[in-house]
Amino acid sequence: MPVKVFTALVVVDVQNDFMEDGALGVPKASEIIEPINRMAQTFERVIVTQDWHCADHVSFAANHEGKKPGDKIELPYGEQILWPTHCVEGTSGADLAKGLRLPMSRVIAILKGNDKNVDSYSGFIEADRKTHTGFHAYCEDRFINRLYICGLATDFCVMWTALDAIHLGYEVFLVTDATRGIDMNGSLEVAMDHMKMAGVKMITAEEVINREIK
Ligand code: VGL
Ligand code: ZN
Repeated sequence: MPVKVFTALVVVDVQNDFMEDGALGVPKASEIIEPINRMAQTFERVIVTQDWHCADHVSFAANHEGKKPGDKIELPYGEQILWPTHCVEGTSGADLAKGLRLPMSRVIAILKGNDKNVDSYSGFIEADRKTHTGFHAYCEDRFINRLYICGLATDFCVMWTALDAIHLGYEVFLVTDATRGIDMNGSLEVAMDHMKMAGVKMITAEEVINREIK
């Protein structure tokens, strides 16, 4: 018997601090707002993730003496890249990006990176590779088995979310015109290769809309 498909749109970290003029600005980030707004109207379930750190978070360079953004440190769970201070809980930088229009009655939000000592690129499992955010449990509860992923940044939070989704058994699409990368030393190309090799399928926002309109 064919398995019934239940889809969700996943909007990763489309927050003010990741917009071009934000604290951790991603080049051309604002270009993805319009295709995301268009897609969101056609979905019954929209899952947004938000990077959500305390001011003294371990991933901020400012919290390590003598360190600057881009430096790396060793933590109990492995290597951690240090970032500019971003997405601090309760600040406007952590809010969903200006201009993002989601059907809020159909949205659920997953906050991640809120433990001071643990970062989280993935929307599913934090960097300790143990702590679940609740995203997977929510999807299991709703029988959601296909995810269309868009948002920021392609080579960090989007990639980790997509790879975890594959490993958790979802059918995963990356909406290529609704994501933008930071691209540190070629990380964007590496991320795209990684996702394709893992089985993430590539699709455009237009194709998503045409497939999902019932
Ligand atoms: C992200 C770096 C640090 C992201 C979040 O959303 O891709 N990148 N925190
Ligand atoms: Zn972060």
